[in-house]
Amino acid sequence: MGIALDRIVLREIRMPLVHFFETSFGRTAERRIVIVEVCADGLSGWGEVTCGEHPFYNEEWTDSAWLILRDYAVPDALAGTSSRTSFIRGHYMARGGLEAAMWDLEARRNGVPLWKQIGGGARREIPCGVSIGIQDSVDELLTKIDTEVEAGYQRIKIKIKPGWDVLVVNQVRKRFPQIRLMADANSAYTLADADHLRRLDEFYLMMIEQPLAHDDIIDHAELQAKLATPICLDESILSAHHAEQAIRLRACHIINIKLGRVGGFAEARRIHDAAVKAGIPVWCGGMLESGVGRAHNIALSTLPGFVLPGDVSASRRYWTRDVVMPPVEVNAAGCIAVRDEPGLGYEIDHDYLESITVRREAISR
Ligand code: OSB
Ligand code: MG
Repeated sequence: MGIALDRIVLREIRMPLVHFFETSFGRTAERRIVIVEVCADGLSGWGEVTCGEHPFYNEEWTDSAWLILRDYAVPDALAGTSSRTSFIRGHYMARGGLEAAMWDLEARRNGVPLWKQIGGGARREIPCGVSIGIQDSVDELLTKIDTEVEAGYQRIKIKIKPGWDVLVVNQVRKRFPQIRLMADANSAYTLADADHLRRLDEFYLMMIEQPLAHDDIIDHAELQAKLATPICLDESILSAHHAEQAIRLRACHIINIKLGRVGGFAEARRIHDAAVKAGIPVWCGGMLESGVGRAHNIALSTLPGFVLPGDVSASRRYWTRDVVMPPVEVNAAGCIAVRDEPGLGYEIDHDYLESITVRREAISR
């Protein structure tokens, strides 16, 4: 991408979630999201930084991303003509927000949809699943699953942690014997829990996501050898190199690709290609994104290897009002239709974006 940028605008927006979202590492009720706008020749490209509000899923959080962008990535992008930020160690989500914005800008300059710009287009509809957080009671969880199954979603992911796992999955399975079901532990277990985790095998889950440490591959390989349930890696895969190592060690049978976690479309594609080559299915993970990040995830999900339903779901599950128009919608078959407008395919709701912006910094060349 050889675009000379005129200006980059960083915005932090606040968006209250319709319902709190709880994982093994904590509960979120309001998102603080950094939105990146890259400007050249009167056009804007849009990106979203997908990190959380605290350094609990990975090392990044809203404020670290702001500083990495403001002090390192943005000045470099304005000085040069490339979206490469590989001189920065780590901080993939901050860098990924800028990288994705550059792809959107490039697509708009070429007058093509983002999915075409990234080399996707293998499908016109994205199969969708939902991720349901830990609830205050199993009854509330069952009610939520019922709602999502009725809405048409193709698979249900529930979050698990020690004390909210085998017994909960057992009750979900009793009530919903037919659904495509999976569980995400967000690194809440160790290899010492292998026998306990093996009890999940009887519930024929599609996969168990990231049971062990966020930075581990080898223990996952040992655990996978003991489980019938396929392991899917999320936190552990930050690069194509990691993906290749995990595949070689048989640490997982499935990979969740998150655009932010791996630093943007270029690396996401490399991971995708490595997985396809090895016969490993991938799916697109989510980070409670606003419509901007959601639109990027839809484009990514049109690459051929994204054969499993992702955590890409309708705006209304998260927001009373989204920052894009129209909001992202899911049809009764549990799919999102891919749009053909240049770039993201969704329009930015500038008035609403402005109204929820709590800080803004415009940096010019
Ligand atoms: O591990 O997939 C995860 C949300 C925040 C942090 C980590 C994860 C998640 C989700 C949400 O599962 C997926 C979504 O955006 O719907
Ligand atoms: Mg996960």
